[in-house]
Formats: sequence, structure tokens, C-alpha cells
Amino acid sequence: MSDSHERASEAPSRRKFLNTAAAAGLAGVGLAACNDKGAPAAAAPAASAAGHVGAAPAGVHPKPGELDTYYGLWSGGHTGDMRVLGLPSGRELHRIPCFVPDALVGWGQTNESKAIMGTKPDGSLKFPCADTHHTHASYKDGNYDGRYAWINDKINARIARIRLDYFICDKITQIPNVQGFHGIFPDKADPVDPKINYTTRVFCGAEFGIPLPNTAADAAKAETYHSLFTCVDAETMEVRWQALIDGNCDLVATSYDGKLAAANQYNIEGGAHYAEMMSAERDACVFFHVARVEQAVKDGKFKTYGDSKVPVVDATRKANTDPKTAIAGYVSVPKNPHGVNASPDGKYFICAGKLSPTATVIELAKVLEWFDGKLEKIDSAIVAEVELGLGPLHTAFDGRGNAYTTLFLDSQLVKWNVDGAIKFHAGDKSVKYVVDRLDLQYQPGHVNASQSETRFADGKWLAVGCKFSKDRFLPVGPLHAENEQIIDISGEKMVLVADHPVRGEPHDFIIFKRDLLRPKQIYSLDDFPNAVKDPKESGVTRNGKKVTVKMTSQAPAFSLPEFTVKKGDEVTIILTNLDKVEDLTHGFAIANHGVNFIVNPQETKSVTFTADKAGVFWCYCTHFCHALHLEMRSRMIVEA
Ligand code: CUK
Ligand code: CUA
Ligand code: CA
Repeated sequence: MSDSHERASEAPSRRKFLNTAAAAGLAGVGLAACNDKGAPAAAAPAASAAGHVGAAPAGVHPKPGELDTYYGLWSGGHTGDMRVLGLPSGRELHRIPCFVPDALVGWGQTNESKAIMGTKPDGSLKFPCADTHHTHASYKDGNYDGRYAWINDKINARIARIRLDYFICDKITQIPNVQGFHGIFPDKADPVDPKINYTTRVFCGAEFGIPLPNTAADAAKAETYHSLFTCVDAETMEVRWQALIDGNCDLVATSYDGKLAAANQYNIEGGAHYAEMMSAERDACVFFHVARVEQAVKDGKFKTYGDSKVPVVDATRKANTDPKTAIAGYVSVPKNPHGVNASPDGKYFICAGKLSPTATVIELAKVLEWFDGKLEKIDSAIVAEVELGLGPLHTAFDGRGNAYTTLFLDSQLVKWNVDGAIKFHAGDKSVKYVVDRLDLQYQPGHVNASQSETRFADGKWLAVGCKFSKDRFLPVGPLHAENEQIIDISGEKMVLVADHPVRGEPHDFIIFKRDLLRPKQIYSLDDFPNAVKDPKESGVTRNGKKVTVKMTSQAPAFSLPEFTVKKGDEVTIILTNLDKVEDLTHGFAIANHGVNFIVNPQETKSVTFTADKAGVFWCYCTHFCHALHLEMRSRMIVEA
């Protein structure tokens, strides 16, 4: 069990190489990270198989009919949805469409979903694509409260909110003045009002600087390019404020007391090309004093850009030289950091080095001391900066004082003790802060553990999103599935217990106890102002060329066996499912009209389309609901 562990930990020479290698060499060799055989740069596959690969402990693969003990909320990558997994089995239970149309439920077809997704004046969708990365959920008392989750779309600067009672997206907001919107994190408490011990804000980081205001005339003027850090209201989903910063934002973290939010920065250079972005030895983690930012907004100390009315405060270094009034402070961290993660004890943010083989531990109490004028240099808040291995990206926690950081280049997970690292950094070089190493398959990015991003990290299961699966699954052409690996972290040594293929590219996810959610099984008719509450209300009404068809469904029949419209009519079908049993969902499809959507029990949905061909068109139920499901039909008669 231990030889790959021993072997893996004796690779300091490669790590030293990264430490001292020329930046260009890193990008050329290191970031590609895979040798021509497709094995990870760090280890021969045979040896890694001999590592801590265990027989699955009881409960990893539930018996038929057994339920998982944890939910996982997974980002859906380019499919623009959020995926719901059961853990530890890794079974995918559901996909929640957000940014991109979904053929199963009719997301992007129904008027209700289009209103959430946003349409152009002609009714077509504003954006046909998305690139989701990060998913986080709302908090109360330092734990998830089961109200909401959020997910970002990097391409179109959108943030979507998911209602966790029905697992549906209910709002999408596009953030103004930014591009490359990447990290998100909800706050966990209000910075001022102690009664508000739950999430009321979501912070959003933007990666790419753009000329502000954005004009092509300034394309060559580097000094006009800026990134903004954004605060979105968790309830209204409106943008509350933005902060102009030096450098850029990558991932985001928030403190448990609500006072601090931070974003890692890999491009303090403001470079447009990777060589420029890697030119400085250190970048930064920018900390925001949330209460002061919001006071500045209240005091009217902001400007706006272009058509946006969002107040933008100045969080650049130049405008924040006095710590006692500063709204932001920049802690220097080594070269192009990536993930920033809050430890479950509430004390630290840990920045993963990416191009530096280190993790930087920042003590939040000291950052606050700096804001109070009691700490001379904000960099003194760094209490550890320790070597972990090549390409650290993201960090999870077990609630027992250990951190688990993915090493993209080494293709490893490293378990390290945070207090040990702090002691080592303080001078006690006898402390062995690295507890264990585990080879992964291959090139891990995000990592998370059960309850890791709460005060109740329970140190049971950990999942890693590996960017490459190579030889782990049957080949399916040039693009392989990604490999999500499940690791048992309950013991001293980590044990790899399962591989799961996933469609690319999920990035981030969270894992939490199943009893934190109480999903509802059926809707209420009253949730929908346009509900057709009684089959007797069914029928066709006309207003010029606009025709409304009201209908209900009850297995195995629609309330209208047929309905008649005229060629050229703009037809709106409103369908209420009067069935009251969970799972008794019906679909409604119209032949040759590209219409298909589902209605869940007691739910109402509508679609609008033009009946542009005369003739008879069968409408049928697309969701198997009854022995007479195939017979569940209606007919649209379009008169010439
Ligand atoms: S980023 Cu994907 S591995 Cu978008 Cu969270 Cu780090
Ligand atoms: Cu209703 Cu199938
Ligand atoms: Ca940099």
C-alpha cells in the first residue's frame, strides 16, 4: 500500500525545477503535463495502481435500492447546467438546466424558461452557449441551508440561481462591465448585522480586464484595462456594487464572519499574453473589507460606466493607501495562484500556487488587524508558505486540521497539516507537514470533500475532478470522458475507491449531507398565475392573430383531444398537469413544429410558436406516464 506513497514523496528535484525554472519553460513543458504515452508526468501508471487503491469500503457502492448519504452539486461545464450526484456512489441523479436549452424538460422552449434565460426582441435566446465553472450553495450558521445554489457562465458573464426545493433555475443575471467572469462565492454572514447569519450576497470575480468604458479606440491602451469584483444580491439577484481593482480576479472566497471576501489574482501584471502574465515573481490575493465597501457605496463614493447603473467603488492600491480607511488590501502570493479556499475553522484562506509549488496560508484575523491599522504590512498575515508539489490548484479540508491540495502537474493529491505547515514556516523545520500523497488519474483540477466548505467538514469522502482519463475507460474517439475520482479520507492514508466518467468539463462541485435538503415532490397550482386549474377551463381563445390554447393533462389524456387554429396564427399553449403524484410527469410535443416540453405534477408551462403550415398535426405525450402513454394525444388542426 505504501510504496507509491514513498516514491511520490521523493520527487523534490522536479519540484525544485519548477521553483526555479524559467517561466516560459514552465508553460511549454509543465502545463502540458502529459508525456507522449499519456501517463501523468509524475508517476508511472503501474506504480500508481499499486498505491492506495482500495477495495471500496462498505457504502461506496450502495446496494440496489440503497440511497446515497451525500448530495453533490456539480458544475455541468459546457452543457451549461448543474448536475446533481449522489455520493459516495457518484451516480448522476439529475441535471438542472440553466444557461443552455435542455431537450428533456423543454428549457429554452417554454416561455417561462425563456424569460429566465433572456431573449432578444425576436424571442430567440440571447446566448446559445455557456461555460460553467463554479457552484456553491447558500449558508446559515456556517452550514448549507438548502435554499439556493449558484453557478457561473464564464463566456457571457452570467450567474444563475438554483432553487434547491425544486432543483430548478429561477433567475439569471448578467454582470455588467466584465468579461471572463469566473469565481463565485456566497457570503456566510452579514459583516455588520449579527442577526443576519446567512447568505445575502454572492461575490463574483472577473478574470479578463477590458477597457472601461469598453471602446475599441482604447484597445491598445493597457492602462484603460480593468477587472471588477462584483457583489450580487442573493435574493433579488440584482448587482449591488462592483469594485475596480488592480490586476484581475480568479477564484473567490468568503470568511465565516462575513467581514472579508477575497479573490486570487494571477495577472497583477495586466498582461495580454501568457508570457506577460507570468513575468512577476508574485501576484496577489485581494481582500475586500465588505462593510467599508458598502459604506462607500452609501456615501456616494462611486462612479458608473456606460449604460450600467451599478455603483463602482475604487479598490485600487492608489485609492487605498491608508489601511484604516482602505476598502481593499492586496496580500502578495507567489506566481499565478489559482484556488483560494477558506478553512472550516474559519481562520485561514489558503491560496494554491499553480506556477509556484506552494500553498500560502493567510490568517484572516491578521488581515482584519491590518484593516484596523494594527498590522504594519498586510503581507504579515501570511502565516505559512510551504512547498507541496508541482501545480497546486485547489484545496479541500477534512475538519481535522488537514488540507488536501490537487497538484495538476504532479498528478497527485497531497494531504498536509495546516498547523504543521504554520510551525514549519515559523522555523521548526523538523515538522513534517505533508501527511500523505496519492497519485491520481490524471491531472486533477478541482477537489472537494464532504462538507468541506462549511464549519462541519466531516472528513469522510473526497472527490477530485481529473482533467484527463486516458486509459481509465473504454476509448470513445479523440475526446475521453473526464475522470472524477472518489477517495476515502477517513483514515490517515487516502484510499482511492472509485472512478467515474463525466462529460467535460465540470470544474467545481460541492458535497454535503443529504438531510440538509428537503426537496418538494409536487408543485402547487397556486405557484403559477396562468394555471389551468380545472379541465373545464380548457379551450381556444383568439385575440386577432394571437391564439391561446388552455389545456390540462391527467394520465392518460389531455383535456383537449383536438384544437383548431388558423395558418399564420401565433399560438400559445398553456398546459397544467393536474396529476398529483410525484413522477407523474407528462410531455407535450407537436409533430413537425419543434415543440417538446414536460410538465411536472401540478406544474404549468407554456410555449408560443407560429402555426405556419396548414394541416393536421399530432400532439403527444413524450414522458412515459401510464399504460396508455402512447395513446395520450391531442391534435392541432391548422386551417388554411
Ligand atoms: S477553475 Cu477549473 S480547475 Cu474554473 Cu475553478 Cu480550477
Ligand atoms: Cu402522459 Cu405519457
Ligand atoms: Ca502573474
